[in-house]
Amino acid sequence: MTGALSSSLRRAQSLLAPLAERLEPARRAIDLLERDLLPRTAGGDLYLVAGIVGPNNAGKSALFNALVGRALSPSLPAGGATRRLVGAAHPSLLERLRSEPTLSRFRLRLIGEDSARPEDALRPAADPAELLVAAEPDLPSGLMLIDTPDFDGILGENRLASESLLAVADLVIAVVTRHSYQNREVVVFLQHWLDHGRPWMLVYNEAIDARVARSHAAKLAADVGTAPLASFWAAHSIAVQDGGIPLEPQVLDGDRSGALRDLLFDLGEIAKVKSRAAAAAVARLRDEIQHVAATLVAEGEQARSVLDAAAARAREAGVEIASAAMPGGPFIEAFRTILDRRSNPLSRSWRATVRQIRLRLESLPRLLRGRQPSSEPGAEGADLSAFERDALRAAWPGLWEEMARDLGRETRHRARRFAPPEIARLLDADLADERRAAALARAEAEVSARPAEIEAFRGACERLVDAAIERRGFDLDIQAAADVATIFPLALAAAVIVKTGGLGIDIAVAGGGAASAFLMEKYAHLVGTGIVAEARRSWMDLRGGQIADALVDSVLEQAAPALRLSVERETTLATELRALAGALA
Ligand SMILES: Nc1nc2c(ncn2[C@@H]2O[C@H](COP(=O)(O)OP(=O)(O)OP(=O)(O)O)[C@@H](O)[C@H]2O)c(=O)[nH]1
Ligand SMILES: [Mg+2]
Repeated sequence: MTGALSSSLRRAQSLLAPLAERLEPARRAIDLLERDLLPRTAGGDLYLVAGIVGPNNAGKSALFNALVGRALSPSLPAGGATRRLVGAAHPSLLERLRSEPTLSRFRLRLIGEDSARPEDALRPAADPAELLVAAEPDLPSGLMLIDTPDFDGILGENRLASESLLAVADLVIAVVTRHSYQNREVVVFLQHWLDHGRPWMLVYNEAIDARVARSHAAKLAADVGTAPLASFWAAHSIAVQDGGIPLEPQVLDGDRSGALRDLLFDLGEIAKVKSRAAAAAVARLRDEIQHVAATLVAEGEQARSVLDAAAARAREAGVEIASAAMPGGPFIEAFRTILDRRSNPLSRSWRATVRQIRLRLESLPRLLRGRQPSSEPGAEGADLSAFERDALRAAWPGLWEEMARDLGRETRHRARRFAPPEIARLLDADLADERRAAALARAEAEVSARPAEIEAFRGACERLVDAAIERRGFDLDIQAAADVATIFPLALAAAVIVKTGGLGIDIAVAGGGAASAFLMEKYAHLVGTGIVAEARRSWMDLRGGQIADALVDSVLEQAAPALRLSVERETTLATELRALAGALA
């Protein structure tokens, strides 16, 4: 294995490990990495794991014992004897694996040591990946043979043991008989585990004759969809059942001859199979990684749609709240800036002089009337946040009820119905009735803690003014207005233009309000009243969006950060995983 590959594998491990508890394909990928691929990279592909799998009572243990050369794995005429993974390997291999446990794909319990006996195979192990293993000097040193329980019976532990072998086996020896070769469950199981080009061999046991064995073996191979490295057969034999002779399957294919044992113990053959197995294991990992990425993308989309639903509702409220009041200053200042830029140099220098004469705000008639914020805004005049707080309180019942109904327990919105359980739990907690008052308090704090982005609004106003003057043409009236503007002091940002509903006109509040209202009217008249409406729309858009964000954060206090994390995972982690899967190709 190359250095680039091993660094990709380690990267995959670090990305997938945090997801393993939550996502099944990530757990499988980690299992494959930790038990198979990483030990393989670390130990230079030390040995071949050949696992014998198959349905109940097919003769797996009989075959295993025949290959080992003694009755190591229990085998009963009625079947059902094997309840856990039983293995055999050369003593030198076992010694190496025991001194370097990271190279081992299984937790080993050595027969003869570790207080383990062959009869233990009759009982399931607590850990399905634990291997009861015997040292057998007659086996090749690069081979580990493993017998498994059936994978098609009703016993769940049996299947788990088979699967934990298949997660890491290099070579699969599938044993079937005429009773099972066409079982749907057998075919589907083999299809699944022999995917990705993992090498396998087929043993058709208890055959009537070679011709029937050949046709049934071909049928199974076609159903599984992956050609076996070789197919073997063994005739039905009472002597095998009685333990008189070992089960010795022979090659079925035309161009080879010999026993399964000869092929399996051939060192050249082992090396070839090993390199194919490594490639297949990488392909399986790649597939699991793609799976994880697809799951993250789906989760991210679900999270995004919950956030979108919340944001859409919050935006309605945000725009409504922002429409309650708009700062007048930036609008006036935009006129000043644009007019200054457009007027002639003489007028500009005149204005520079006049600007020295600072008319005091207090000398202007105050225009404070109409709606007032409920709490005293302070001596300087109305401040925006007091109007916003009032509007927020007015909008709150509608906002809360709709959010709770759509995204809370009632799950009216389909985005909520598809939300994963942990997100659903957070939404329920956030939108619980008891949190309503606290959420409002948080929303008020959040809205006032996020000051309006006046600069962005000023920029928008400048563009509006520029376009309006462009349409109208710069004439003497505007020139005069520009001159008048100069005598008003600039500190107008605090002025607030309040929505007056049915009254039809806006009211300016604040110290500089009189000036700003006067100027706004004058300018609006000069370039068309539509410009005020446009400025208001632009304000509602900018500030409404800002308020909406604060509302989402307050209403979905716990869920919003979790949802954002999920969206982020989709964009960054899924992309990285996909790139990694590509690099493993
Ligand atoms: N008559 C006959 N019996 C066989 C043959 N092969 C295996 N057996 C017997 O069938 C019985 C079951 O064989 P096992 O090897 O235990 O089957 P298994 O696949 O390991 O069964 P489980 O571990 O229960 O899944 C044993 O008594 C074997 O001796 C055969 O070709 N002919
Ligand atoms: Mg068995």
